[in-house]
This record gives sequence, structure tokens and C-alpha cells, in this order.
Amino acid sequence: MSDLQATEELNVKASQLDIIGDVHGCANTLQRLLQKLDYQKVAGVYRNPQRKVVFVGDIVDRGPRIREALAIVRDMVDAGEATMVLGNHELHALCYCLPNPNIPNHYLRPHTPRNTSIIQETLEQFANHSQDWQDHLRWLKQRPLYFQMPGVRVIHACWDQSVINRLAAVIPEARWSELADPASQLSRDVKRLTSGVELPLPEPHIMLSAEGYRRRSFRAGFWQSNPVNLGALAFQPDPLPDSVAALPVTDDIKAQLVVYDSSQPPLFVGHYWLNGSPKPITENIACLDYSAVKFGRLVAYRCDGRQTLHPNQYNWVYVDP
Ligand SMILES: [Mn+2]
Repeated sequence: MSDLQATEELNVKASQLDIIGDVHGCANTLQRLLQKLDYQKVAGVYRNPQRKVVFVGDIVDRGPRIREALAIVRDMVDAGEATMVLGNHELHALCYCLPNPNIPNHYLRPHTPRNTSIIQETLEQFANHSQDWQDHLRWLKQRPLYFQMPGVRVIHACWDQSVINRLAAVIPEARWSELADPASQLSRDVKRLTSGVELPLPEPHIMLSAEGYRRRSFRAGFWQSNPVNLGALAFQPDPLPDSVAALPVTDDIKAQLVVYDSSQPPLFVGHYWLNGSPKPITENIACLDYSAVKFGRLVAYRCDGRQTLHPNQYNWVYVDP
């Protein structure tokens, strides 16, 4: 239903799409990338007569110009020049800000110090624009979790067909309250699509992320069918401790992975904070998050309709420190 809507709204072929990675409030960088891709501002909206944009989500949080970034993306979507799928940061923002209908003065996600720190930049930048923020929240609620058309799929973190089969692309209004319970099927499904496969670190190991968070889990490359050990399976900036990396991948862990083989349509994700020269992860999977907000690159893939992805189709701009 909703993925058909999205395809009809864009009204182009897969070969006319430019897919853009996690923006995280880097609005100036986004404008430079759009200009590099020959999008020009006409009547206040970036447009390219031949092409349309799909944003992989995570427009909000962390960066210096979140309001501007959200306005650029929203104006493009509303004008039919782009679509965007929800990232884990938009989901977090929605759940943090939407009231829990069952418990007065509570929200779908509790205001713990950690949850507050994730959304802090966004709330500070909208502090004097609270009506705008409420309006953006209503708009974000209507954005899809995934996008597909013949020859292209886009999702923030993990294409799990079994989950997608049971979810409408847009979360129905009546179901948002289910997200107040992290154990609900809907919460687990949405987390799977927007945050990917997170596996527990074997006891008693814990990791410290670069930002100082204690982590008891790690992000896995969901597409891998036969990784040699946990180190090969991990897909995140922080490497696993050596002793953990060498551990075998148990059948229990393998059962949590998704097979995404080379016969599937080209798939684009964000989310994973990559570094280095942009290139496909497999012949038909590309991650477009190259850590723009950490002074990496904001990356786009210029689709050409081919089944096999190619490094030449990447475009990027560096973020000015
Ligand atoms: Mn992100």
C-alpha cells in the first residue's frame, strides 16, 4: 500500500534515483551535495528535472543545523522531489516526544539521561520553535519505514523481508502506543528495520564505545550467510575485543541473521558509521553512512538501474570542520 504510494509519488524509474546517507543536521553539507548532484533551488525547493532523491533517514540529532536540514528534506518530499524513510533517530525523536496515551505525563520512550542525550541537540535547536517541532513530528509520523520500487530497495538499517511482510510501510496512527512497550512485536520489528541486528556480547564482556557508552551488544552485518567468527560478523566502527572477535558464530546467532543474496534487488542503507572510500558492501548492498557529522563524508549513490553496484556511482562532499 504505502510503498506503492511512495513509488507513485516519485514517478520515476530506479535509474533516476539518488540515494543520500545520514544527514544528522549537516544542512550546509547537504546543500553542497545536492548542488554537486545538479539539484537547484527553484521556488524554495531543490530539484533536478531528471532525478529524485531517497533519503535513508537520520536527518535529525547531533549536527549543527538540524532545523535547516529537516526543512530542506521536508520541502523536497512535500514537493514530490524526494522521499525519506525513517531512521532510528527519527523513531527515537518520535517516541521520546509522543505522549503515552495510557500513562499521564509519560512518553512512549522514557526520559532517561541516555535517551535525553541522544535527542538533546534537536530539542535545543527547536527550543524557540516548538510549534515547528510539533508540526515536524506529525509529518515524521507519516514517513515510511522502507521504500521499494522495481530495481531498488531503501531502508535505514536492515531489510528483513519477514518483518516487512507483516508491516505497512507507514506505522498506522492507532498502533503508535504499542511502541511504549519495548517488548511488543511492533517495537521489536521497528527496531530490527531501523537499528539492524544487534547481538549480545558473550558474558562477561562489555565494550566502551568511542562516546563512552557501555555496550553489551554489537552491530552485526545482517546479510552475511557464513561469517568465520564474531569479528567478521561485526559491522560497526568500534572493533570487538580480540578475545571476542575470535569466537565462533553459533547456530543460535546464525538464526538471527537475514540472508540477502546477490539475486535480490540493490539495497541501500545508512546507519553504520563507515569510514574510508565509499564502495559497496556486497555487489548489491551499499551503506551510505560515511560519518558526515563526525567530519567524514556525506555520500550519495547515483542509481543507474544496474543490478550490480559500482564504486563509480558514489558522489560525496567532505564536511568542513
Ligand atoms: Mn545515523
